[in-house]
Amino acid sequence: MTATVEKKTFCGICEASCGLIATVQADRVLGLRPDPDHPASRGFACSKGVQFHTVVTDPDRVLYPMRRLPDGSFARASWCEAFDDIGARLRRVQREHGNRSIGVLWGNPIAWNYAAAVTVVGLAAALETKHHYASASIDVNNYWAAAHIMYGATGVNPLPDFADTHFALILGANPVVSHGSLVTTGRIRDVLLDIPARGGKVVVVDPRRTETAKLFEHVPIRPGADPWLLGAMLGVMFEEDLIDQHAVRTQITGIDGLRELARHFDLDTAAARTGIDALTITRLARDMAAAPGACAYGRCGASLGKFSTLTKFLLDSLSVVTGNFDRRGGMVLGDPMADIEGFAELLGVSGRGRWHTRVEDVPEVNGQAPLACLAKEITTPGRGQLRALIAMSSNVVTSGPGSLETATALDTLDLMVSLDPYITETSRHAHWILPPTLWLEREQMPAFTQAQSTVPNAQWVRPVIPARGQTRDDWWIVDRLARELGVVPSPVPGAQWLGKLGVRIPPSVSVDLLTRLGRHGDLFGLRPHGINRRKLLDHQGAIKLADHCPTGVLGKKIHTRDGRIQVSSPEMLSETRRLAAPDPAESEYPLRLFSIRELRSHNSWLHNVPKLMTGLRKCRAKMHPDDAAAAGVHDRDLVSITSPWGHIEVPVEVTEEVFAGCLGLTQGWGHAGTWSTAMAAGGMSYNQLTPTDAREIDLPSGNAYFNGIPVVVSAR
Ligand SMILES: Nc1nc2c(c(=O)[nH]1)N[C@H]1C(S)=C(S)[C@@H](COP(=O)(O)OP(=O)(O)OC[C@H]3O[C@@H](n4cnc5c(=O)[nH]c(N)nc54)[C@H](O)[C@@H]3O)O[C@H]1N2
Ligand SMILES: Nc1nc2c(c(=O)[nH]1)N[C@H]1C(S)=C(S)[C@@H](COP(=O)(O)OP(=O)(O)OC[C@H]3O[C@@H](n4cnc5c(=O)[nH]c(N)nc54)[C@H](O)[C@@H]3O)O[C@H]1N2
Ligand code: SF4
Ligand SMILES: [Mo]
Repeated sequence: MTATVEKKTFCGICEASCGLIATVQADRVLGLRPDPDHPASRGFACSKGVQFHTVVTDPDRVLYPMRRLPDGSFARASWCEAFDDIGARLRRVQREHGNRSIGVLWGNPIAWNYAAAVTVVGLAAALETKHHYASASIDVNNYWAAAHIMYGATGVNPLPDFADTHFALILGANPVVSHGSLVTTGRIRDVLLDIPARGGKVVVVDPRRTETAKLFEHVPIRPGADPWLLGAMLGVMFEEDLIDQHAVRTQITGIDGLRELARHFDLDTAAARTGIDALTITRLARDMAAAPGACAYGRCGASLGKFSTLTKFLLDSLSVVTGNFDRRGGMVLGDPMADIEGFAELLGVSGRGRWHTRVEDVPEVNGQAPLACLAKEITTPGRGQLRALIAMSSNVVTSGPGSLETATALDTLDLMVSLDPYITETSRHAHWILPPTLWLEREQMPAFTQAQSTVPNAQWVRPVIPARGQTRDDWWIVDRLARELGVVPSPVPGAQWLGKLGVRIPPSVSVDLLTRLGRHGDLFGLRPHGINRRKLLDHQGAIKLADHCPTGVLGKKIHTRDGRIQVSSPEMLSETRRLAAPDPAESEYPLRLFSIRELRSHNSWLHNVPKLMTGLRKCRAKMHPDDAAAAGVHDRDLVSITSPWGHIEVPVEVTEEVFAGCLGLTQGWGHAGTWSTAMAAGGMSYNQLTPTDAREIDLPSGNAYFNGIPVVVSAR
């Protein structure tokens, strides 16, 4: 029998990026367990991470290039056949319509796939296409827009310093289940529980009494009403002179403009809109201002509403005006092993509003167009119409707004290529599905999450096992497609010219260069203790770079002209005015819909793992008993949910867990394709109910609108 070996790696599923130890025998992973020595995750991993080897061996996994046949089924082909056919089709589109009618789309798993990220962004840049879509526009682009307004760059992501805080406002996040997002704090549940244990306070603002809310003070809120709460809290701070004058003198520009904006948030109106009484709003403002260190953190509940840039602007303003920015126990700035964001800023990849989309005139963010615009960019004729799409690790039909509209539009493309391990409700529309390696099978470094870890650390790992079947690394596939098009997938000036001389710099080399020249890098030997790719690959596990993020770095980390945080914004004032307009949908659609993430799901794609699907795992709505009585529906009934944009039918659970006037709905269900376990689970897509109309999404960022959707429920 072959001996077993242990290899350290990290989990590439969610932003916790937990350290793992794999037990490997020959080409197989026998088991995965948490790495107790990982400086951030410290011996924690969840059921998804430790089951991932079963995804690698999933019998439904796509292991060979697959060509779609006229009847919609797929047949195995060779890589040569795939590249010959795709290349010919791509070149036809290129010849007839130009590079700008070719698009790329990439989804959430790319955050752990640094080489693919660098290559696909490079391909979009090389094609100079505006058809560059990513899951950021159904997730975080409002955060980047707010950062652009306040800190002068889209890539600045202030992190809540939970480990040292005395007051944490958690707005629309459920870290006990999600394990943290836009912040990587290992063992986040324990770190949060330590806050009250040392005399501090955690307040969770959420329409549902979530797994996180149950552990702390829960303040229920009507979905979509968050800017009212935050604006009114700011109003109290100005009214009661709770503004930190030291911060005003040293860090802030435009405090008078912010005071002016806060006047629009009258306390009584805020109470009526949010469902939170004026006394509670006042108390929250006072508690936050009085705490020795306080942070205001929000995630999907805050970033998937209709006014999400304004929400994030107000949220960060609370930390800024109370003197909690760039300070221990407040909001801190990350200390990455490789400053990819800084480099993107330098290259001009980052930015906002430099151009607008063709059909609906929506501003770009970081060179990307919103996914809400995708379907109309495919179906609206004219110069620049999207005709060929290369989609990687994206299940946009389920995860993006307007599921049905997107699915129909994809079928009209001249060419769609999907890089995906499954035939899904999205990839089944592709002419070709190309099989990628999964994270246990490729070299990886946590490109995205290393920049947001509250315990700065570095890790770069070799593949744990060889690639199965004919799978190839995503970056390699994208590079091959770029070769078919005759371009070098890189945003670096001179790359196309070097390419003509036959020089292509692989992502492992370019990211290593950034690492070596960075704050912790070895400077090519000048700093002998510094890090580089080779050293990290040879090291077992992660290396701690510091105990916590540095403070007093504001001047170096933000990019505004005067080096100070801008809190006065005409754009945000205009959003505030728009917010105040009455909601026309109020009477016809009495409930406000919001999304529910589940512990053993990951967005739309871990429903094919049998061990994660045991128990009562299914798509369902959650409704308060009063609302159920008013609608005449009962626990476990199949109900109709109708929004102005669509209609679905799902079972309902009647529970006091949700705030009256709201309707929770699990997201990421309703599968099609050939992933059998996922399909057997049934359900319908949340996003059949959400809008693609550019007037309905967050205006400053083009981010999708998923939470706070007006709906009506009826018995079926
Ligand atoms: N209603 C509603 N909609 C939402 C949300 C919500 O809260 N409510 N949340 C939004 C958020 S925050 C996000 S991030 C998006 C996520 O939406 P997407 O970006 O579409 O991501 P997933 O749904 O996770 O789907 C990932 C796809 O990648 C494939 N995949 C997995 N690993 C790999 C790999 O290594 N290589 C390749 N090539 N493919 C891989 C999977 O099979 C799957 O098809 O959904 C958004 N949609
Ligand atoms: N287990 C698990 N972990 C995940 C994922 C997953 O699918 N499953 N997905 C990953 C991804 S891509 C992301 S982006 C993160 C997300 O990380 P989180 O944002 O922490 O996760 P969510 O569960 O979406 O939490 C959002 C919370 O906002 C609440 N909410 C909804 N609407 C509103 C609103 O209008 N206002 C307020 N105040 N609250 C509202 C919801 O009830 C929910 O509790 O999780 C990541 N981790
Ligand atoms: S918490 Fe996230 S990163 Fe950690 S093991 Fe679970 S899925 Fe993986
Ligand atoms: Mo996300």
